Amino acid sequence: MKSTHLLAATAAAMLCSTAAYADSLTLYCSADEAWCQQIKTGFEEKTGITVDMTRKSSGETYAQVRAEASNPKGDVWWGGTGDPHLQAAEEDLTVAYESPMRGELHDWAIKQAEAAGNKTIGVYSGALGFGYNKDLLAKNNLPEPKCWADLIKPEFKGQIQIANPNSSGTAYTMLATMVQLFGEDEGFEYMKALHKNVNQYTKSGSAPIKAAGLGETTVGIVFMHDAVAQTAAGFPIVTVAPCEGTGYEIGSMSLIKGARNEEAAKQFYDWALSAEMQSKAKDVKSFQLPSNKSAEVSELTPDLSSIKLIDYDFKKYGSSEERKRLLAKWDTEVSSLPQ
Ligand code: S7P
Repeated sequence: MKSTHLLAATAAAMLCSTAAYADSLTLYCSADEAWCQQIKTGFEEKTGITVDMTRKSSGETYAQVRAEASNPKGDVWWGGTGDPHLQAAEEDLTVAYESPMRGELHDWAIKQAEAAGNKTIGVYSGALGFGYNKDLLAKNNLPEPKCWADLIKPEFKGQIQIANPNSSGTAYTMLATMVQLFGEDEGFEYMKALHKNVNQYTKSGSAPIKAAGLGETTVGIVFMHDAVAQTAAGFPIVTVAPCEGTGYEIGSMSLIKGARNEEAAKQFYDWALSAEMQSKAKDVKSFQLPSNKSAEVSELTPDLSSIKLIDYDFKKYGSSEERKRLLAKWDTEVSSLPQ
């Protein structure tokens, strides 16, 4: 008799918890705060599902998903650079899903999915570059920087900001780009020389250009769309596509393994690949290139076909081994150096 009661109570508790989860979703968001807020509200309005959203940088979110692997708290991880999403896929922290929306996407978004056994997918793309505050540049009597090589010149000492590649996907993209553009030895020499000119390593990837907009640093190394957003917000920022060529990101999305709200997570995933959802990014000054072919593209979105892009090896630089190795090398050989 007692065990019957216990079984009934357990079943009721399970039903209650399923019901509680059915109308909620825990979203880990790694893009700009304003875009994350827009997405949270947009999905809530569309579906009536309550979204508990946390915004963290790409590397930080990866670390959180990994730390929570034995008791996952998040359902879906949206946005942020693709490399840590690929690493999470390889480490079995995320699950495969083939959305019915795939046919609407650009090839590069599907290629990203295929590189990870469909455990991730591309949601946007954007090129790495830098931006500078033209008023500060003039005030400091500095020449217009056009190339990566300009940023390591002695006159830029203390004038440059970039994020820490351990927390930031943007800064990891920079590190992996230098290695691919110049070769590993020269790429690390470049990062060491740049270190001498860096006034601060921030946690978030877009913080350096926001600081440049406010006149706190002259140059910010960021994705070009983040620099464009500051100009659009009225700050005196000029965006640069470096003359030597540059890397780029495929901002990605993944379903977290062991998600408590799997159905809501899949609903979010399908919606996040729609033209309707992606077309709204420009309203919050997010000027990445959308992965849905029919999504509206802002006229301010940097035209990737006019930028000299490297053939970024996402599979290699998103692999667990390579990402860990490069970050450890940056910690010991670059960030520990005196400035
Ligand atoms: O939202 C702009 C953006 O540049 O931020 C993402 C970025 O990885 C998140 O910031 P962290 O660099 O701090 O990780 C990019 O994916 C996105 O384009």
